[in-house]
Amino acid sequence: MRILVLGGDGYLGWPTAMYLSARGHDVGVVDSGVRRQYDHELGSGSLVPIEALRTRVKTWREITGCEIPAYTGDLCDAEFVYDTFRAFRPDAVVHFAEQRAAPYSMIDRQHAVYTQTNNVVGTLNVMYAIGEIDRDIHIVKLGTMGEYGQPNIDIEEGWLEVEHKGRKDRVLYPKKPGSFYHLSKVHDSHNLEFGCRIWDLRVTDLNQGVVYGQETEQTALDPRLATRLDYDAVFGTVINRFAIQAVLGIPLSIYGGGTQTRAVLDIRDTVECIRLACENPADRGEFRVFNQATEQFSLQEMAKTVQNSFPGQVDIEYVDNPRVEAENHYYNFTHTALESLGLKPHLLSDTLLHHMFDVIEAHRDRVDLDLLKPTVNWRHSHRAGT
Ligand code: NAD
Ligand code: USQ
Repeated sequence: MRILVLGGDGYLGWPTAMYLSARGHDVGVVDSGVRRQYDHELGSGSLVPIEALRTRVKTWREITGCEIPAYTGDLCDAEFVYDTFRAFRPDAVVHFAEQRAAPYSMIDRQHAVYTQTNNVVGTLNVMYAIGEIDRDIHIVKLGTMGEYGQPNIDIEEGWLEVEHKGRKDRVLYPKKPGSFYHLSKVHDSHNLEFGCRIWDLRVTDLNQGVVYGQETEQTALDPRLATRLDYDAVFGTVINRFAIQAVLGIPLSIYGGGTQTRAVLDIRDTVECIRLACENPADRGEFRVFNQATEQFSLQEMAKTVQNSFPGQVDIEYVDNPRVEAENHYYNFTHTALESLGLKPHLLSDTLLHHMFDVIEAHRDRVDLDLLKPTVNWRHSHRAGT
């Protein structure tokens, strides 16, 4: 298949592009490079050094003989999107290219507006380009488990059968997200479902959980193919941060009481889920939703797993929760669709954590400890001091 990976320079997009290429697909990547600009803005950076996109692509060609053409541009520029889709002629478009950090979206008004504009407008441009160029192109869109929030009933895969006053209907599962970033994904989901109804688009919305890990079979081939690993309190995600804190010998930072439960998955399962979604496309007019996560844990359980896996002393610290989020809540999500297509999940208990500790150890000198502390507070609508 011809598969265009939007956001192909990111944490997940780059390993996915290589994985699909290694599986024999003709892959192209699109990215504006804006993720690297957030690093400049925040004074942060990947713990593992990463190469420029052109070096990554060149290295992949040298090692495998496979081309991955790279298109540099912004999805909010509609002309760029149309030109790129016309030039590449994809069968599937995998859309990772959004601002993805909840804390970044909660810094202040400007960052909330930027996040929702970037994400919602980019997705609309993708939908319109496909609507006008070729409606058979399958959109594989990265959504998030956080769209659902923490409902007091089981989480289904996107849709819910309801009975109300004696009548029945199938409705989009109710959403109660916890940041302006997560809300942008809800807006995308609604726009995409509408696109399926009016233009018969084919869409798979992948409600992905929190990803952990840094290495895939392809990133491990050469240091120049490495993907990023974020540790700062804005872009670093919880299990990755816990692993880094363990190696640095500083306490694992549990926000609040730690009873919050999240759905998670290994980065090696992310790339496989994308392959499965692309190779088994949604039907014309179908808005298909998969819950792309394999296990659920409370934050306390995640911290304990990291503590038990690490070969040295690890302490845990409970810090005032900078976010507004439910604690002591019910959580039970369905995740059978991808497994029925053939996904064999990697589990956190027997994971690459040990190997991750080695990777982190090798680059521990690059950590700026100040960036580990949370500075964005959900209760403030502006930055401290402004
Ligand atoms: P990332 O920030 O590392 O990668 C996203 C890439 O998209 C970046 O390289 C960025 O430069 C690019 N991008 C952003 N806006 C763009 C635009 N308007 N035009 C062109 N390029 C643009 O993020 P990631 O962790 O790889 O996440 C990828 C996707 O998966 C996101 O949509 C995210 O919401 C979703 N997701 C991530 C996780 C996770 O734990 N990392 C979990 C669930 C869902
Ligand atoms: N948390 C801690 N300590 C930390 C960091 C986070 O306790 O040091 C807690 C948070 O309070 C939250 C949970 O861990 O309860 C998850 O936080 P996170 O930053 O790891 O993940 P989140 O903000 O939800 O966002 C990440 C990705 C996002 C993706 C989402 C999937 O950045 O792109 O959409 O995970 S999900 O959570 O399923 O919506």
